[in-house]
Amino acid sequence: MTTYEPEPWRIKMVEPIRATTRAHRERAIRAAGWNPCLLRAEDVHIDLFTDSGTNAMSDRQWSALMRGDEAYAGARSFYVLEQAVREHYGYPHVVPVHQGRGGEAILSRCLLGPGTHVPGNMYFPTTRAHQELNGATFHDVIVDEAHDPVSEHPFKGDVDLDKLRALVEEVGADAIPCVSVAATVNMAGGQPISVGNLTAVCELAHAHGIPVFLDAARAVENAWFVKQREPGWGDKSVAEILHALCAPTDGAVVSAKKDGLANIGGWVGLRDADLADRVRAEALLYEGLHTYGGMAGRDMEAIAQGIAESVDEEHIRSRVAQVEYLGARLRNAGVPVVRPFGGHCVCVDAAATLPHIPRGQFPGQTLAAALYVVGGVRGVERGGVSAGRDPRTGDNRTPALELLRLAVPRRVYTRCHIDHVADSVIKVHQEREEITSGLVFSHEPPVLRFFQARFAPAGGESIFGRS
Ligand code: PLI
Repeated sequence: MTTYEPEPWRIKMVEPIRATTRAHRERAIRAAGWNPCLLRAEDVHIDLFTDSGTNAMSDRQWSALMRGDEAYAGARSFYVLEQAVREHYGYPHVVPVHQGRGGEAILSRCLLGPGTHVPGNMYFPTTRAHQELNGATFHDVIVDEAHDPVSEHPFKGDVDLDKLRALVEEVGADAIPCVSVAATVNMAGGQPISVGNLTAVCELAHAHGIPVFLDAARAVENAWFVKQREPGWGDKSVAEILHALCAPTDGAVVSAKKDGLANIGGWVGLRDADLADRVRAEALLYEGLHTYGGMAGRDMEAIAQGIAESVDEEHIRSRVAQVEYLGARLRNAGVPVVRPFGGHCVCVDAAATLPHIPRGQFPGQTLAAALYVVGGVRGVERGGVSAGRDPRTGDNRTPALELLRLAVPRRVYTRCHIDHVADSVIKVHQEREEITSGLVFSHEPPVLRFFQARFAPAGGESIFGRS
């Protein structure tokens, strides 16, 4: 059993949550078209839909809010954020955005165009959607192990350099405006990239004149894994490793709603002054002036304070340990989970849990709905629904990983809550034969369909044979 040391915080303010009956949840999930994303949050007992923007802020962050300077132009709070990013991530140019996808949209508009190609380590739905909207084709060049849920590879976020090299040869460096690398890799289950691999990716890309941009939303969690697993880094602080991860890259797009311990916000960090000017010009049109980017001054203060807290070793140790505790409970009970456990989430292998549900009936989505009905716990599908359709052929993509992701918000839930989650998942797993039907679309939105899709049970009234 993994250790579970006392959390390095105590609770100063509470928010009531309520348990509901199974009958209530069955009504709620039907009304939500069998998509947990469309539930009302008050109908959810333990919400592991995402770790994004769901963090509990510290007393210091709440007091930082009061220092927010709400000047339209040149607010003091912008310079506080800029300083925090420069200090901890090392990028000289900082452009605030309302959240990560705002930055993705802007960078994609600045760099990409029809006929271009973007290699990356697996994909994230919003990132790839903006790349495709701007005419680019995304290429997954992650190591093969990332697609294998049971592989114990310590850095499943690593790029396969041979795949990257082959792509450059195939389409030509001129057709690759950038490499897009994430730390950690969300869709693989929160898996880290090593400093050595990221540095090698940058060397290879730079040798062909291609810049590398990092999705650093969870780079602090990545840095923690580097400290634990990558030879030569054990004695370094997480703050030093974060610098080392960012150092070879040309910039970063960051959602501050993850590592940043904030409830909203993001930023783009860049080294190149000309590109920074172009990004600021786009931000002006789509986000807000370049010194607030769609955020209030108080949001920028909360993020700056959150960045400082995020690299605290006690914080990051405790955060990752809570995720690991959940993973260990599930693994010990025989639930098939993605190994090693990720930084922000535990992913249940839905294809292995529900082998009797065809992939075309979305086992991950079905398992998410079942977990909600059985335990009042909300997770999110990370499989065929999230992968969407190939924009060129219109065909459904079928990723190797068909998962139910349980993302743990930072500093929000206690061990009892996590135990309730584990007990609920174990119960669903033990009673998996009762899930007799998968789901089919009754409404399929054209982009990022997992957020707003509605479903119906493929085999009748319910996904459960006995109801
Ligand atoms: O939700 P945003 O727009 O602040 O950030 C988009 C985004 C970009 N990159 C990565 C790796 C993400 O995980 C991400 C958002 N993730 C969400 C919402 C999640 O539930 O994982």
